[in-house]
Amino acid sequence: MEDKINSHSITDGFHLVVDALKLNGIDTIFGLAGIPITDLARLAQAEGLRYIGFRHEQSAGNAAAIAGYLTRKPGICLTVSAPGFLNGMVALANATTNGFPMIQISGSSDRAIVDLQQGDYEELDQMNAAKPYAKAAFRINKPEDIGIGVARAIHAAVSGRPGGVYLDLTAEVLAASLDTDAAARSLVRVVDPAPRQIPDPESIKRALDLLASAQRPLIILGKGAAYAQADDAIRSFVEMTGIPYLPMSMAKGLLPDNLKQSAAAARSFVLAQADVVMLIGARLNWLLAHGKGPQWSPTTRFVQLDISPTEIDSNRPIAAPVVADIGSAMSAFLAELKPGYIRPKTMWLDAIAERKRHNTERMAAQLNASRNPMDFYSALRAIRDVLADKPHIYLVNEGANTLDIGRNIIDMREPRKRLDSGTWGVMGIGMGYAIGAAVVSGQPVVAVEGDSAFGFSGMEIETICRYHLPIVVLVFNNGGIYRGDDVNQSGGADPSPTALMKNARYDKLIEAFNGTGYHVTEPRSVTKALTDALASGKPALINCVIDPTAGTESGHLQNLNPQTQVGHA
Ligand code: ADP
Ligand code: TPW
Ligand code: MG
Repeated sequence: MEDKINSHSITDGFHLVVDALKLNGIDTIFGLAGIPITDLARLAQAEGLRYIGFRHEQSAGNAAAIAGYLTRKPGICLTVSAPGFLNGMVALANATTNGFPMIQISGSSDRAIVDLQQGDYEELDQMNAAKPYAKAAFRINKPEDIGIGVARAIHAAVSGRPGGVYLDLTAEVLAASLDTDAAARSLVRVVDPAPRQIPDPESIKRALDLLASAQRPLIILGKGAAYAQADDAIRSFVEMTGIPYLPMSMAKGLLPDNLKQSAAAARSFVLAQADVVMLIGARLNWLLAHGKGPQWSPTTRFVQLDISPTEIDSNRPIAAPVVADIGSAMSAFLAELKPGYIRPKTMWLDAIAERKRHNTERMAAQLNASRNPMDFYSALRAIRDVLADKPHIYLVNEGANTLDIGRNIIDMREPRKRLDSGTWGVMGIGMGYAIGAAVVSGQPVVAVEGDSAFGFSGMEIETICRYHLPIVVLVFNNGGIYRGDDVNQSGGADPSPTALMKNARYDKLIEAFNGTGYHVTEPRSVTKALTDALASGKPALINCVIDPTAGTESGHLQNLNPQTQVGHA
């Protein structure tokens, strides 16, 4: 066409989305291409964003979520309509539950047809489907709203308690053209998307007074504290007060696990005995038995530091709430704290040290037992020892026994290096988290996976190989969910509901993609395979054969597993 519009004065929705993301410092997209977002992915890559293409949207979403957790910028997950959108939603919901900032951007079908339910290709009312699972959900219906829509999504994802935001882009908006001047004017550079929330000085004083009155104080660090990246201030406060601390799973390493002040090896003891507990970015949810029951004293009083006001009094009354961002609150605590004002009783510290010694000895017996075939302890001990002088390596961990025992055995010494099943205890985060962490950090990742857990995202080892990521996956192959020796109670030929393939060779899967596979049956070979794989810096999968009878049903969560009292099972 000779008289076509001068291409220099016209842009379109695709370009505007990329421009809006770039303007706000977003440099990576985790996605899966198809109608109507294929050209968006191509254009993003052409314009200098890193695009990581996955085999399933759930893993792309998990990668985006963990990227958000590690960087405090919303991780971006890009999907196609209806089924692609829904595949990503599990990750978006998981991000919201865990407080990770991410934005799922999905293309959507023709609004007029979708709303009249006339049967469009991949028809679904995506924005409304997303709402219950997202921190916020928006749809952009006009190309000139792309700038403001992206800005709203960023604010919603990272402000306050972070979470997953859904952003719906209609195919029509993506293809719509717009004058470049008007387009440029419509872009928005967000200012201060995660504003500090300064604590009320009264609340700081009240909290310090309560801690000073305690005989047996305890600090619990949660992943909100890890997310806040106020590492030095938190460490100074813990050291200045001398209060023993307990890290929640993903807060391990915020202070090194091997510090004398860590009470992790005396967890049950300190939870039951503490008279004042200070929660820093940790919720009193199921992971802390809601602060109730035999694990806790009914007279414990609480300090809770959280950015979300509605978290206060959620399960137990909070005597000293501090509603603020953790960085600001820790600075305020340090400014107000007089040396010597808070000092836990020596008897308390001695009792904890004694309990730690006792528990560590018991654990050592298990770690040192040489079992053949390997059990969880001996295999995890080998991994622990290889990682001991490599604290910069990220550790992803999911499964039941593999997760629960792994958390206890593998110490962390740097903040935000442990990434796991988190608040939902969800399976399927493994490869997505590993890829997200490797991509945003450039550091190696070791993923310790139950054989069932691995299956949820296992196909992403092709993604790992395609992008040459330094990820080593260890599959703890005990032939099943929890154990590999369960039987079909009908006596029939089908395997039991918890059984998986016996003698499966997961190591051969990665060889299909030119990665390195290892098959190991004893701890010494775990050590060698992991050492070699890490030294190579290349994708590897180590199939670790674990005694099928070693695990316990539900790992450490037996108390949450209802069991029939009638007939069979
Ligand atoms: P864990 O599972 O480690 O116990 P949770 O995810 O249950 O941790 O709790 C984290 C808490 O931290 C949430 O209640 C969240 O509101 C809070 N939080 C997240 N980021 C911040 C921050 N920057 N400042 C204060 N609180 C935060
Ligand atoms: C999305 C239920 C919890 S743990 C687990 C399942 C299926 C797997 C345990 O077996 P694995 O570990 O990984 O082999 P191990 O070492 O004990 O043998 N679907 C989702 N999330 C969860 N949590 C489940 C199912 C579950
Ligand atoms: Mg298993």
